[in-house]
Amino acid sequence: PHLATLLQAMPKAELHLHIEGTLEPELIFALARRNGLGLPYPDIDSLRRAYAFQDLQSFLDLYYAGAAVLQREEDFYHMAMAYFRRAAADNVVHAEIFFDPQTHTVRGVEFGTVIAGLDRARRDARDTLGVSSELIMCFLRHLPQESAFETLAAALPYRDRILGVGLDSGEVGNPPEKFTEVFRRCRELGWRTVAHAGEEGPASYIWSALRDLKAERIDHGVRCLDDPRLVAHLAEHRIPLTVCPLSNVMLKVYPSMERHTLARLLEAGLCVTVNSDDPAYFGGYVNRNYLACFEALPELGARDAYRLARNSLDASFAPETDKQAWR
Ligand code: ES4
Ligand code: ZN
Repeated sequence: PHLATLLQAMPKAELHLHIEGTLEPELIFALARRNGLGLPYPDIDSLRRAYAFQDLQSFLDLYYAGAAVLQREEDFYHMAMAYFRRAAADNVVHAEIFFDPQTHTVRGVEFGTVIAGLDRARRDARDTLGVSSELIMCFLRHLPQESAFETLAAALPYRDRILGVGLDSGEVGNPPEKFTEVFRRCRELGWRTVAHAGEEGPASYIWSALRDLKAERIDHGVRCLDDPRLVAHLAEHRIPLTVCPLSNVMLKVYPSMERHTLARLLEAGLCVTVNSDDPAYFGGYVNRNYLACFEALPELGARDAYRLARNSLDASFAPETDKQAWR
């Protein structure tokens, strides 16, 4: 009970959050109606009941279908503001938010429409909720690098509103090195770099994200534990891992929260953070992720809670002056 209060009250950063994964079923239905779109589910409850995933791909199929209700600038604004209100309620002081432009541009939604809605929400969240935020554009790794280059070209007019680039979608069979050239170009533009690696894919994909993409943080990264040399490297260079515990259980990376390796990752001296990934699909926003871990893993205590929140602020790309104010 008092740990729950501490977990709630700690100022924290959210570093692994797909904005399209914050679309609650209620909002999917509201936006579908507003945009005159049909849905293959008769009501909100039947859509929610479909959230029983076998693996990453079975989730992605639903996630991309849900994102198809986003069409207008206001839709992106509304979705992001709803997230920022949840984040503020969880004492998130700073959020670095992923978005997937290719999911929208393939449907004929302009890049500028996506950015305009998200950027307006960012500014409103800062002014009305006191939550600072940044946008990280992700390339869909199941698509060819050529499509990532086209996305980069579409992003250039908005380059100042984007902090960095990431890599998401189906991991196995799409190793980081597939995107070496486009990430090189992004780094030349001054963008920060992160990549999903070692969620379902092997530890070698984490090495590739570091070596070929120069990723500054690893999203998920839990499979580093298969490679002791990699664990030592991540610890020595203090490369953060953005772990998403409820996601990992929902996508069967671990059979239950009791089997999650969060405590082992901390024990290994890694800069671990706790994040929500796709909270509308995985059963909760960031504080629920913290709470679920602390309920299931008896080896975690108040010092670990403090450490995890502190890591999230340290691992963020926020200016050092902001970090000092939050700590
Ligand atoms: C994702 Cl959990 C996860 N993994 C990879 N790509 C994603 N996109 C949205 N959620
Ligand atoms: Zn993710």
